[in-house]
Amino acid sequence: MLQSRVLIGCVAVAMTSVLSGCQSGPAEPVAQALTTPAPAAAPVRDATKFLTQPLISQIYTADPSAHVFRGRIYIYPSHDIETGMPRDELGNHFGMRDYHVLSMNAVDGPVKDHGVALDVADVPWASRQMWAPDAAQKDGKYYLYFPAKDRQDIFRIGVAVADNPAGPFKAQPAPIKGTYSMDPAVFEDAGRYYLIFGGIRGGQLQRWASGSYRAEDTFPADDQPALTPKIARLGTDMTSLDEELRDVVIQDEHGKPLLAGDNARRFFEAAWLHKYRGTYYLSYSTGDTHYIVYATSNSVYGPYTYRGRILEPVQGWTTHQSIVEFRGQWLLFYHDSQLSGQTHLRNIKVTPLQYDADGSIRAINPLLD
Ligand code: FUB
Repeated sequence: MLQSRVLIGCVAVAMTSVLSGCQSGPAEPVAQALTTPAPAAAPVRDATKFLTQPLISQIYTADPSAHVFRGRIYIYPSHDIETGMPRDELGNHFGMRDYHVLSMNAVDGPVKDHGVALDVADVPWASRQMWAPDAAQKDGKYYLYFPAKDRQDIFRIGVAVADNPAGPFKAQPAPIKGTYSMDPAVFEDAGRYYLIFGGIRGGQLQRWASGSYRAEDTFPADDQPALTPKIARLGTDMTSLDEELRDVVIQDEHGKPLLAGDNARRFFEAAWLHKYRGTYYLSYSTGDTHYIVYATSNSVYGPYTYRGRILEPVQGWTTHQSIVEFRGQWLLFYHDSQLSGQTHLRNIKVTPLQYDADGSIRAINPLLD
């Protein structure tokens, strides 16, 4: 079913896009390193080499958080723009200023762009860099959770409220008390809502190692436990935390926490929770090794045991996913930089997710051989 988007997407780009099309656009190396040397390979320019095609091409989008609200898929992505900021290892070239909500009624159907749902100018405490958001609904209200830098250039997590899944959202006057870093995701389980968040390096998680913010980076040594995402239950108001933050520990098959030097498995950013057949699944990006991987647990708080890869590296440095079930089919939303060839101007995609009988997720290669 999804295969139809492979060709339709490319034709649509060629006919209607204001962006570079399937076969054209500025050239840039495949992986623009934030912190590590980039591979020398050129970006793939041939749309037929990609497993899937971009969901929309009118604007650049990334970090797709997908949910089913009112029987429809709503996607809450970052809205990538060119700000002219030079690339650096902290991701200052990701200078996003607003959010658009997208929706679709079928996986291979048209994607609607509902326009600006929240602008940084309307967030009293925020200054810049509206990075990966997520959303939740409770009692007829919709909540958009988003990271942004405050006026001290410290990442905080804010929340904005709407009566409609597409917004517009009205921001709370201050960030959620007790939160920091970035990449929030909200997971509902039996009527309770949990906020998980965090990201290292540009996401500043390492600056909170002491419990309060220090401008200097403090990373664990390679042979020490890696930094973890943070989790807390949300209050009934959905705009506050109901408990102290906890570390979401990810361990290996022997029950040992993954180490900071285990770059191919340890947490970097993009935490996402979902539940499949009674088991909690934590998926995340390994950042500088460019994998989407997963770990499972019997408790939402963990510890989670590393299980394997979900998505091999995409074109572009960053990788970021969400997983949702829609009409009995499990879907992986992700992004790459197919349209632009530039790592900070990305496009979102979707592909089916397959489980094996033991609950393992089959790894997906986003590039065709
Ligand atoms: O979009 C900005 C950042 O890039 C996100 O917050 C990360 O997850 C990475 O995708």
